[in-house]
Amino acid sequence: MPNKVALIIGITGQDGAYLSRLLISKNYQVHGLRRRSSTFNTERIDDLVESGALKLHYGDLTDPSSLLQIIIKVQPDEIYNFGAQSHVAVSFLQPEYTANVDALGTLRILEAVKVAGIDSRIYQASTSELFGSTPGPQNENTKFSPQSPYAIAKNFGFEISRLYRDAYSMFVANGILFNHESPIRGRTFVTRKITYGLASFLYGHGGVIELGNLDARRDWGHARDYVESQWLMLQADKADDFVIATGESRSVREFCEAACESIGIKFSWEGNGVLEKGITTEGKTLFEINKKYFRPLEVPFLLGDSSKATAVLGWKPTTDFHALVEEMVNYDLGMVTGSPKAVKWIN
Ligand code: NAP
Ligand code: G4F
Repeated sequence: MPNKVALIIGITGQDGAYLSRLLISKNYQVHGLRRRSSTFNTERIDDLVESGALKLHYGDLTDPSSLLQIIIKVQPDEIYNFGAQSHVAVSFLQPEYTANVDALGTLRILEAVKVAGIDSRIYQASTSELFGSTPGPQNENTKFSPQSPYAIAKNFGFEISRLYRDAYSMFVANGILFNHESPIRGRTFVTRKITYGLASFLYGHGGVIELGNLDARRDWGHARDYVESQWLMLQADKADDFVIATGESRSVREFCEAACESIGIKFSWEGNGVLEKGITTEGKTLFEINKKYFRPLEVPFLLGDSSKATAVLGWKPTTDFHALVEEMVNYDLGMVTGSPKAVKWIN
């Protein structure tokens, strides 16, 4: 049987880098859409490009003809749409751009596949941000209450995907993934900001780590586990929507504490509100609050229930909170000391 062909849109991001390796290990022929940038944006997949294990095509979610051309050329069996302006705080500053990429970009992919008349299975990267202010635990039946331009754009992406599935019998699966992190997570997301900041602090390269809301709670899992669920969704008998989560919710404050504990930094929280600080036993300020990291609206509490994915897809997470934190901190210690460690890509 010929190898399956996959097209990953958003291949240069965190999930694209993990999924590429998973699919290559399963003998897929992997193609990716990259957008033009004045700086290098393929760092996470350069080894795969250089070895010829995957092929990149220039395109952009804001450019429908590029999507159509790539889809016609590649004729993918499976399309994974990870492309997004994925930063929630930035979406308040660039709401229209976020909607263009995250909402209309999804529609453009669906239309391109429909117009091309290709029978591709499509994975849409939906998000736990859709639940917004609805209290957890959240599952596939929980009401959406999006609280940011990002989440509202993703809400459109979710609904238009469902519509194309129902109206045109296309195989389109929504993965409602809770936060997933890794050593290659972007450094503006809070987990990596903390682990990289701590490693820098420990070796004297970095100053105080400035944070926003310490009490927001997230269900943090590992990207390596979560990309397996994305692949499984496209192997299922029928297209459906699935929540993917660990079932454990922790605050940003707890993440700081676990990261420090994993490398033996002792500190305590002192003060209240915006004056709160994390002070080490040696009296150095490690964490500080900066109001600029607060959002106009916050999602206070995310806790996922992925029992449907376990029952239907046989998916379960393998990395718990402390193992995730430890892996990220260790990787960043290697980064700041100039001896980077190898990333473990596949379980
Ligand atoms: P990420 O690291 O931010 O990667 C986003 C990808 O989208 C990058 O490859 C980026 O390209 C690409 N992209 C941005 N704008 C684009 C455009 N106009 N046209 C084409 N591509 C564009 O995100 P991630 O963490 O891998 O997440 C993957 C997807 O899952 C995203 O859609 C995200 O919203 C969603 N999601 C993530 C999480 C999570 O916790 N990680 C949870 C739920 C859902 P550049 O490299 O050039 O910027
Ligand atoms: O790491 P974050 O920026 O992730 P957020 O907003 O939960 O979004 C991520 O997960 C979503 C899934 O639920 C994805 F859809 C989305 O694409 C992205 O991957 O922030 C996590 C929490 C927030 O409550 C934020 O207010 O951390 C809080 N936080 C506190 N200080 C901070 C900071 N967030 C960031 N980025 N930077 C801070 O200094």
